[in-house]
Amino acid sequence: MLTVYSDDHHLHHGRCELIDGQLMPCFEMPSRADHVLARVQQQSLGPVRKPEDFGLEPIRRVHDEAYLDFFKGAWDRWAEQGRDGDLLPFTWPARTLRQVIPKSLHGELGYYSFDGGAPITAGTWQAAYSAAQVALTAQAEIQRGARGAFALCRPPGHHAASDLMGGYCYLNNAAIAAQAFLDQGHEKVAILDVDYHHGNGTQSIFYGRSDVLFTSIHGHPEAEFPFFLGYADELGEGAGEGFNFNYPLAAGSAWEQWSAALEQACGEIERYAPDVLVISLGVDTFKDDPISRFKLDSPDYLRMGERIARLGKPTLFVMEGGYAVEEIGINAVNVLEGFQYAQ
Ligand code: Q9C
Ligand code: ZN
Repeated sequence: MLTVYSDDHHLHHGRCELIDGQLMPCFEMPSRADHVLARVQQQSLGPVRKPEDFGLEPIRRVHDEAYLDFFKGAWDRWAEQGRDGDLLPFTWPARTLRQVIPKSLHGELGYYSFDGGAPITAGTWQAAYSAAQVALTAQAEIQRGARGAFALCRPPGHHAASDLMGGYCYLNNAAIAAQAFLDQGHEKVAILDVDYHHGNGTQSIFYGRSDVLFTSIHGHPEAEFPFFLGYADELGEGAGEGFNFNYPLAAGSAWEQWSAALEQACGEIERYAPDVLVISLGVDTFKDDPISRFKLDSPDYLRMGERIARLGKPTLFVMEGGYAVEEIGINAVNVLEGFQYAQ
């Protein structure tokens, strides 16, 4: 299986995040992708290629134009103010406040984000842009007839909505790739999001549409980030009604509970009968993940890949979360190997 990877991810290295009332070094760090790449090479998964540049157009198909302009220019405005620390938002247009776009940098940043977990640094735009190109290049490989391809994206994308960054995410790599499949002639794309956190961005982008089925297995939002989306009663709206399925699980869930939810998601995907499948591949479901509370073990990821393979669809894997840095390579590549070697 082809892996697409860009060194540009190193350009994004946030300094710290606020978690449990403490400033901690960012969990979403460059060594994550380095470990996954090392494991891909160690296991001889297949060739590793740099991304092609498909430009901004396929990104614009998913993201709001003004949001992209803001994100692209935000660091230079910050630097003009003489700042060199990370740019982080601190005020959001929550209930009782107006959805207006202020003129100041911090006002706009609050408008275009939903949490304080996505720092903008000098290289964040370039890293996120390249990650989107990584996803599009792996998508093109599937389009050319490959059975599977791996987009080793960093920063991740599934929390990013059309005009919102947050949860370590800026551009929604999986959604951009899914939209590219549709724009290149496919009629139905299914997304299966296996990251520990609900893919609120991806869900919101396709919520009113029937050409993309969104399914997600995640920590229950009553107790877990992103808290305000990902409940089981969110089934889509308008033309999208019946094309969104969430499987929130309790803290402590292990393979037994997790795989039961996977069976249900696979049932919906089979009923939908998509042309292609996109996996938002987060491995923060791992038992030793420092910010998550599921109990999957490394061999479980092989089973996960095997079950996905049994869906029998051309499958694009897009890297999302996973913060147990030492094991992230083993776990992510186990999914790919389980898929690759399944009958
Ligand atoms: N510091 C992904 O796995 N946690 N994102 C709190 C504020 C956010 C996880 C953020 C967790 C986001 C792609
Ligand atoms: Zn996650």
